[in-house]
Amino acid sequence: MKTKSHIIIVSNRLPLILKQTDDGKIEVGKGAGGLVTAMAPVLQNRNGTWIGWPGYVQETDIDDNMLPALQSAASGYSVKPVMLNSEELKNYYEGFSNSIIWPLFHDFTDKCIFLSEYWESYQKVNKKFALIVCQNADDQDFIWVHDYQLILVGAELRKMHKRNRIGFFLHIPFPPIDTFARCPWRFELLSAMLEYNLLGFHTIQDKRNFIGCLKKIIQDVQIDAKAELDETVSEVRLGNRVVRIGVFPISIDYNEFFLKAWDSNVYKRAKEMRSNAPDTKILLGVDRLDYTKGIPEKLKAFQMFLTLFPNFHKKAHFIQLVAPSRREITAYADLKLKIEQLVGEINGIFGTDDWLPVQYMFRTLDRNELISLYRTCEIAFITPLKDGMNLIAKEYCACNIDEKGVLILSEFAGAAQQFYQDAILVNPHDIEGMAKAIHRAFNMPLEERNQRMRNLREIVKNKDVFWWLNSFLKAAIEKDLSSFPQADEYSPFKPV
Ligand code: GDG
Repeated sequence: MKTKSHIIIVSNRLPLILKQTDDGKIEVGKGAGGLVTAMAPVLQNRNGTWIGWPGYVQETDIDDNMLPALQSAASGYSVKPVMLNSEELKNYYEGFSNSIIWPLFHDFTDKCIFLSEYWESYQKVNKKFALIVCQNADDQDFIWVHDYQLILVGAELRKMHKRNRIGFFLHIPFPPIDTFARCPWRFELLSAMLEYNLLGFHTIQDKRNFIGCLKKIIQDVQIDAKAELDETVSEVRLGNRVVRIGVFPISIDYNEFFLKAWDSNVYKRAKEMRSNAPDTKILLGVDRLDYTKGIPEKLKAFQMFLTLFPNFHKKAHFIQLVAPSRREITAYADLKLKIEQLVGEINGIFGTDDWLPVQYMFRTLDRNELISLYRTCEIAFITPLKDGMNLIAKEYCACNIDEKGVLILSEFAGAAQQFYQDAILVNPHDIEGMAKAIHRAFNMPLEERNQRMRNLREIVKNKDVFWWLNSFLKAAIEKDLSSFPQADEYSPFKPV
């Protein structure tokens, strides 16, 4: 009898939250993101495994004490930790991943620190992940690698003679050739991506950029004539190797947010928040602390809005929540100071005894509190300078059950490719344009708001995270990739 193939998910972080208590004990809790919610049933159904870093540094590779706790937190599937030591955290994670690929792929080339020790460590850690995958994967298993920290895992697995179907999903944008070409390891990264059977991107633009880079950097690659034109899955051939490339815009668990938005505690909390700011309209920003999210530009736009439209003084309030992230990297610490300075400046110039224009929170809120905020605020102001997708925009719409809210969205967020008709799209570099967009949103007639929000919610509902997951798995598994080379035929690409 043929046994069911398993699914193996590989991501930098495990879907578990680890906390150290005051007495030094480590507590393990479940992760709460949409990816975890979507993956959990698939992993349980396919007796799957999730491989990743548990989020704390340890100098040795094995942590047997931690395993039972980790395993018990992940009900119905296996968890295999990959431990990182302090050198790896510095060079692989903070270095190559977050000081090279993250800024490069978001078009912040001035923030890239191209150090060869980062590249060495990135290769070493990707190999370490691949080894754990190798130890846990049977031949029939489908391996799904996630995101920019682990681009080389597929290629490392091929070197270990693994012939499994392997998929890769990139959660961040893929840059155009002029940007990507600056990377000293451009050939190695791109050719490693061609070791996967399926590559998934958020948008057609990302797919197009990837194909543009292939054409320039990898010789002899044959690409479907229509590949750059549409979102359907295309094929790239290199010798006897076939790589499928598709567009799969990630999403959220719509029902979870929708149902929580109806929760009576959320309703009470939203009412309380509203009563704290009577007779004002509230603008909401929620972002991880990151220079890609355009937080200073947004604050400047709000300042310009207050300058251009003084009749909104005491009538508009901006709540900006910033979730702490990557503060050990200098660029992030500098950004935090810049945000605090701008908030102080705006409140200093415009604030009065009874009106604080900007309420700034630097912390991570509990999920229900976040949903209450989504329900409270009339406008979501989401203006990243560059973003793979942006799930906050989708969460705001899912929670907007009275369909009266307005979404102001950057044209450089992946979500804009789905929401362009019904969100107010803005260029986050155009401060005055954003100020006018806030004005337009505050003045939008109810009927128009209803219509736009209904359309936005329909998109999120129809293409939720389960749709995303199924589309990717279908594209990965439906076709028999018989032309894929056997292990002994494997030969790595040579730089051109
Ligand atoms: C990457 C890509 C892509 C935020 N603050 C709080 C909180 N959050 C949660 C939100 C949302 C998530 O964090 C942020 O997701 P984003 O998509 O906006 O951004 P990234 O973290 O940069 O994610 C991005 C994503 O991957 C998926 O592929 O969309 O483009 O950069 O889910 O709810 N959650 C809670 N409290 C907070 O204070 N509970």
